[in-house]
Amino acid sequence: MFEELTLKLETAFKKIRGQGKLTEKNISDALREVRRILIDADVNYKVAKDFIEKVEKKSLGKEVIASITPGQLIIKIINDELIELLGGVTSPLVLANVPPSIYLLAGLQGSGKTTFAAKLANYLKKAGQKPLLVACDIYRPAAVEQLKQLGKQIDIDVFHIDSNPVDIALQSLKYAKENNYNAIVIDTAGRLHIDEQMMEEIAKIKETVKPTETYFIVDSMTGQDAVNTAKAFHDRISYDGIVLTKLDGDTRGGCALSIRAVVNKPIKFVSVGEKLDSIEVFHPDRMASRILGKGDIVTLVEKAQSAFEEKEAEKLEEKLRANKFDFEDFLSQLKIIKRLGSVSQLLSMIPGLSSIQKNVQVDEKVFIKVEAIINSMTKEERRNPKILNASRKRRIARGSGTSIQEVNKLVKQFEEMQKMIKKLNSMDFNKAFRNFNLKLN
Ligand SMILES: Nc1nc2c(ncn2[C@@H]2O[C@H](COP(=O)(O)OP(=O)(O)OP(=O)(O)O)[C@@H](O)[C@H]2O)c(=O)[nH]1
Ligand SMILES: [Mg+2]
Repeated sequence: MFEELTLKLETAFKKIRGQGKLTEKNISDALREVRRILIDADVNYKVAKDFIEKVEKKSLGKEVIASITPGQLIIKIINDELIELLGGVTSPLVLANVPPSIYLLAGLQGSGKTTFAAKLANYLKKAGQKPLLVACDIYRPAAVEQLKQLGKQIDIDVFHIDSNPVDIALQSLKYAKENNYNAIVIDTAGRLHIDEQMMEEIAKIKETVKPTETYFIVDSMTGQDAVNTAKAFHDRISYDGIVLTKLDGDTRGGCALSIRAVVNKPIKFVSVGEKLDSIEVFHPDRMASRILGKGDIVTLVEKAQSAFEEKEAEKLEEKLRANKFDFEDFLSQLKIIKRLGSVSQLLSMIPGLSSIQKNVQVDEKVFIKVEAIINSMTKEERRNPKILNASRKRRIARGSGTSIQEVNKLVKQFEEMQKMIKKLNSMDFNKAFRNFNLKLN
């Protein structure tokens, strides 16, 4: 699914991640490339343009420019916007208040309606419903037989009578009520193109049985065309949700990424194979991370955050409270800061200390020096910085490729920080960290 799109985006992200600092120019260069990739993937032109504009606007905000890992944050913004583009939140299947729940499926020929009808019925059955499949495609000779075959595989009854589609749907409703089925899935005929007769028929079925939900089934391999069809369909018979089929295939992603924005209806399910259990509820967040690639920076950041939340926050809080914060803690906290973005973010994860000022920052180059200086200290010196005399400082400066002045500055800043931390129990964190800026020159 989306392999090519994912690969291209990953390559583009590598470039952004390499940037130490983001400027208006390199943000727009990078995003221009992302836009090109989206257009190449057959994403609707306007959708791609709007998407990039939103990401750009957010990226140019203060928070990103001030961050030590701006590239990572841009990717996070892209991820968040992608989730929005895909609908934001999961839109679950709706059951009727008074059974039976009725699901009407519509779409172009070969889009996967009949297969999905069986999958949906199977899904409902697993959810504890008693579904009935209804064969309303009377035009394709083997259509009823196909549905019967599928029903047999999953042990679900299929309603089929010799009549016109509107009447079949109506009769199935009666039959379901009489026989205690509490869900109906109506499979309808497809056409090669949207034609008025087909629209009229679907509209009539819809009017007659008043479905709980009507789904538009669309083959995700068909790209831009599919999006146009989806819109025309919606203009004629307004539907409640979209089902993307054949996502297991070699799809470029254009349809999946554009359809929600163009039609403004949620994607409800995706179909990922010919087997009858290859159905997934559509989750915008999971889809976004699939598209952005596994092991991407978003997951990394999130993992780092949750790992930190669980262990480090507790450890740090204990040390802070016990006034036992030494250079070793300082170094490990700086590593987390470097990974996560800022001191304020770090502090916001400590329970009870979430309202920390946002203007605390660490410069990447300074961080490297600080790390080198601390690494050149002995364990004893890190634990007890008071023993750092002139000759020790000289040795540390030599070992870290820095100057004595820089070592002095760090030691002084560390002492100041320690002093602040000592006061923390009586004073609030905001004040303590408000003007803390790690600077060596
Ligand atoms: N790989 C893959 N194939 C699928 C998927 N869904 C459906 N198919 C296949 O696509 C073909 C068409 O599926 P149908 O369910 O018959 O499509 P339809 O919309 O009912 O077609 P008509 O009734 O002719 O309009 C079949 O060969 C299915 O096996 C899917 O998610 N993945
Ligand atoms: Mg069919």
